[in-house]
Amino acid sequence: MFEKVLIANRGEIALRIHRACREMGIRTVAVHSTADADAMHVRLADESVCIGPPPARDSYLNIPAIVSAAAITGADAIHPGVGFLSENAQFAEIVEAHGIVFIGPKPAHIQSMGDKIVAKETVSKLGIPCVPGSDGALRDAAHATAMAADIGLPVLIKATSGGGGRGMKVVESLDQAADAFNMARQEAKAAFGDDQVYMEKYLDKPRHIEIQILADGHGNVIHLGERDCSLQRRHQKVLEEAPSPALNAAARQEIGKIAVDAVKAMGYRGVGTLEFLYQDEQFYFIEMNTRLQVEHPITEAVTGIDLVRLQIQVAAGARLSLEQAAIQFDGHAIECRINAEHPRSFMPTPGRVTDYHAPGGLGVRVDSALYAGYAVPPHYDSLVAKLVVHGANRNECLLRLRRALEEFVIGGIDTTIPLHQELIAENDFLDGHYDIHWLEKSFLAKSD
Ligand code: MV4
Repeated sequence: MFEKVLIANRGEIALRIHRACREMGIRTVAVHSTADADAMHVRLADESVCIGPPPARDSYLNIPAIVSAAAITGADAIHPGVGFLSENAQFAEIVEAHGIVFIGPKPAHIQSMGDKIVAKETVSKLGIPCVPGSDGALRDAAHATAMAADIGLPVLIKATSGGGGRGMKVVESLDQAADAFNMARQEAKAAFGDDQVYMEKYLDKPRHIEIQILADGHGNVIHLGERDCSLQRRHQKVLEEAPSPALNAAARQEIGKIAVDAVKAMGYRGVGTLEFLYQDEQFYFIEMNTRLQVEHPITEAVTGIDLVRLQIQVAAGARLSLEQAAIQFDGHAIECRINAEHPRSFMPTPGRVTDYHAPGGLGVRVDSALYAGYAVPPHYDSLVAKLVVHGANRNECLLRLRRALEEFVIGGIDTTIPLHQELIAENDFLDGHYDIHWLEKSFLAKSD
C-alpha cells in the first residue's frame, strides 16, 4: 500500500480523501493556492505545499507544480479528486512517467471516455444501450441535415469533447439543422478547442440516472447501484438520491449487469460512472465519467462501502474481495449540495463564515471543509458542504433531511440551504415525480 498520497484538490473532497488515507495509515500531502493557506484540507494534512496563486489554472491545474510537490515530498501516489485534473489523461500519463501512481483509471481509458463519440462506440459494441444517433462525427451541414431526417426530429447536436451541456443545440425542423450544426461547431471549437460534433435523437423528458461501478483491473468488476441526478440547474446537480424513485429492483439488476459486463470487457480499473438518460423505462447511455463523483456519498450510504478506500486499494493493485452478491442495498440516501450562493439568484456569496454548526445524529453525514471564521474564497466552485442523509426508506430519509436542514447553521454568507428546504416541501419532489427539466421549468420558474 502507498505510504504517502498527495491530494491534488481542495475543499470538502480533499478532506474526504484525507480521511480515507488516514484510516488506511497513509500519510497525506495537501497542495494549495495562496488563497487557500487557511483551508481545512491544509490544516489536516501531514504536510502541505503551496503550488501557486489563486487562479486554478496557476495552482490546482498547474501540472509541473503538482508533480514537483509530489517529488519533493516523496509522495508515492496522487489522488486528483473531482474536477480540476481528475479527467486529464495527459496529467495521469505525466504522473506515471515520474514513477508516481495516479489514483484513477489508465490514461487510455480517461482519453477514450473523454471523447464522447469514442465512448459511445466503445460501450455500444459491448452491449450498452445508447441514444440513437449519427455513427461518429457530423462531416458538414448537409450531413447534419440528412442525419436529422434519418434519425427523426427533434435531434440534438453535441460536442465530442463536451459534457456538462455546453455547445448543445436542439434541432426541431430540418431547415434549422445546417445553422445548428455550424453554431454547435463554432461553440465547440471555442469551448474545447475541438470542433467535432455528433447527433442524437433528442429525448424530451428523461431522468438522469447513473450507475456506479468499481473495477480492480484483474477482471473483477462490481456495480454499486444507481443515483438519480435529475435535479439540476444549468447542468449543475442540486440534489441527488439513491436509489432512483423511478427504478425497481429488476431494472436495477438488469442495467447493473449490463454495465458490469461492459466495464469488464473494457479492462477498466478504478471507480467509474456510466451516465444514462432514462425515459419510458428505457436506458440510453450518454457518457462515462472516469473519476470519483461529488455525489458518491449517497452510494456509500446505501451500500455501506467506503468508495474512496476501495479506489485507493485498486489503484495500488489490490484485488477486489467483494463480489456482486455481497453488495446489499439498504434504505435510501439523499445528498443536498450546499453552495455559497444566494438561494434564488444563485449569485456566488464568497466571504467570511461567522457561525458554523453542522447537523448530526443517526443517518446524517456532512462533508464540508468549512469552520467558523473561515473565509470562502471567490476563486473556486461554490460548493461548501454536502449534507448526506440516510434512512430505512425514502420517507424516513426525507423526514430526517428536513430535520437536518433545520439544524444546519452557516452564518455570515448566504447559502442554498433555504432552497433545499423549499425543494423538499414540493409535492412533485415528495412523490418522486421529476425529470431533468422539472427543477428549472417547474420549481424555479414558479417563483421568478
Ligand atoms: C441529452 C438530452 C436529451 N437528449 N441527450 C446535458 C448534459 C450532457 N451531459 C447531456 N445532456 C443532455 N443530453 C439527448 N439525446 C438532454 C440533456 C440534458 C440534461 C441531461 C442530464 C441532466 C440535465 C440535463 C439538462 C438539460 C439537458
